[in-house]
Formats: sequence, structure tokens, C-alpha cells
Amino acid sequence: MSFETILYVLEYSVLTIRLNRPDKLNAMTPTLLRELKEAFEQANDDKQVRVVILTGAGRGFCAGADLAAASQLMMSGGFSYEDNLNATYNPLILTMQSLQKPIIAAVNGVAAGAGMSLALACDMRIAAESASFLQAFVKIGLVPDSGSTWLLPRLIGMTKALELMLTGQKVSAAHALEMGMINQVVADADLAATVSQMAQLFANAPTKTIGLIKQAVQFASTSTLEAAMQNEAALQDIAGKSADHMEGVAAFLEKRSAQFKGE
Ligand code: T3D
Repeated sequence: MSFETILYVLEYSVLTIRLNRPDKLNAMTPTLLRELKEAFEQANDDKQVRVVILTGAGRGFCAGADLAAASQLMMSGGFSYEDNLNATYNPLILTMQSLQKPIIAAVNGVAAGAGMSLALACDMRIAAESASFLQAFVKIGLVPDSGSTWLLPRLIGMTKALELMLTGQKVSAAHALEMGMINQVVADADLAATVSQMAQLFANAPTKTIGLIKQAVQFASTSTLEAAMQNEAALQDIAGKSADHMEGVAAFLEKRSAQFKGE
């Protein structure tokens, strides 16, 4: 599959998806949104892929919706934000959240509006020191979308989430780390190496179980304790029958490192 607006590079088990509109800070056009969703779907289906890195080309991670493309759509008449979000952004975020493999956001620069939502929808976020995050929506009279109202309060709590959404203030990577929005901040020059190290860890992990862990945590975030435990039990049954579980236990008993195959 070839793409116009993203780069899709698979090296061994590590897939890097790079948003590739650097002149526009990787702002999302309808084509980019479609291609990104297709890329994640392909990653889900491809057994060789055991971890996905999402990053941006140039000095930005993603500046959200491409406002030039959006205004053209609006001028062409009959445009509805509701229809557009339901048809493009929302399925993309759901595809990322339900991906049966870990996604690491390598936040190389500014993540604004729905671009910040993209980072929030990843499972791990490592940011370069010079990266920043902003809920840019309010600055152009829009409501936070693409999952931001659900994801951000869960990550940093309601007080800070509302503050960021209501003010649209830009948050540095160091501040984002302090708030618990991201996992790690590194010097700009160390971003690729740090992310690659984490990707290697996941490339050798029990991938099927990682997918089940994501599923369990997402289910629990909207369920009762009782329902969450029932779901854990059901998922544990699946994990317990996996080849990687057998290998993990055998490796422990034989005092050696486990060689997980992701199955
Ligand atoms: O259905 C729907 O479409 C609704 C979905 C909405 C989701 C959303 O994401 S709404 C929020 C959209 N995003 C924004 O409002 C952010 C707009 N951008 C900015 O505020 C700033 O660009 C940044 C704070 C992100 C970065 O500022 P700075 O000073 O580092 O860069 P810059 O000079 O503003 O931008 C560099 C270039 O990228 C520039 O192009 P040019 O003039 O050199 O040709 C700029 O126009 C372009 N760019 C940046 N963001 C966007 C963009 N072009 C189109 N759309 C953008 N969002």
C-alpha cells in the first residue's frame, strides 16, 4: 500500500508511521486522515508488526485539522462538523484505541487540537524537550474533539484538563510530564534512540497479551469494579491459553529469558 501524506516504514517488528506534511506541521487533511486509519488497520492485520511508533516529519508532531482544507470544505456548502468528525476523526481514534498492539507517540514538536488528541490516543508518549501541547480548539471557537474530552481528564484529572481546554494555553513537554500527560521527556537529539529502545522492548513482548491489557483497561474505565473483574477473568482465560504464557512460565522455571513470539 502506498501513501501520499504519511510514511509507513516497517523494520523487523517495529512499524513507524510518520505524518508527512512538514510545511504545515503535519496538519490533517481528509487524505491524511484516511491514510492514517488505513495504516493502523494494516498494522493491526500484519502479524509481523508488534509495535507502532507514531511521529511527525519536520518540526511539528501534528497541528490538528488542516484549517485551509476545512475552510474550503465549509465554503463548498453542505459541510457538517458532526458528519465529518463521525466519518473521519472518530473512527481513526477508535482504531488506535482498539489496536491490539502498543502505540508509542514520539512527540517531536507541537501537538495541537486534534493533533494533541492523536498523541493522547497512543499508549505511551515520549516527547522531545522542545515539544509542546495545546488544546487549540477554543482559540478558533471550537469544542475539543477527537476524544480529547474523554482522554485528557482521564490522564491529568478534570481540573487541569478543563484549564487547558478553556484557555487553549500551550504546555511545554516538561509541564506535560509533571501533569502526568506523558511518560517521558528527553533531549531533542535523544528522542529517536529513546523511542527505539522502548519499541524494542515491545517488539519482544507478548503482543497478544499487550492487546488484551489495553482492552481490559479501556473496559474498566467505564465499568463497575465487579464488571471489570469479570472482564479481567475472561481476558485472563484467553491470555492463559496463549503460547507466550506457556513460554513465560517455562522460561521462569528454567531460569532463562522468555522468547515471546507475540502469539
Ligand atoms: O471536522 C473537522 O475538521 C473538525 C476537527 C477539528 C479538529 C482540530 O484540530 S481544530 C484545531 C486546529 N488546529 C489549530 O487550530 C492549530 C493551528 N495552528 C497553530 O495554532 C500554530 O500553527 C501552532 C501553535 C500549532 C504552531 O505555531 P508556529 O508559530 O510554530 O507555526 P506556524 O508558523 O503557525 O505554522 C507553520 C506553518 O504551518 C504555517 O504555514 P505557512 O504560513 O508557513 O505556509 C501555518 O499556516 C501552517 N499550519 C499550522 N497549523 C495549521 C497550518 N495549516 C493548516 N492548518 C493548521 N491547523
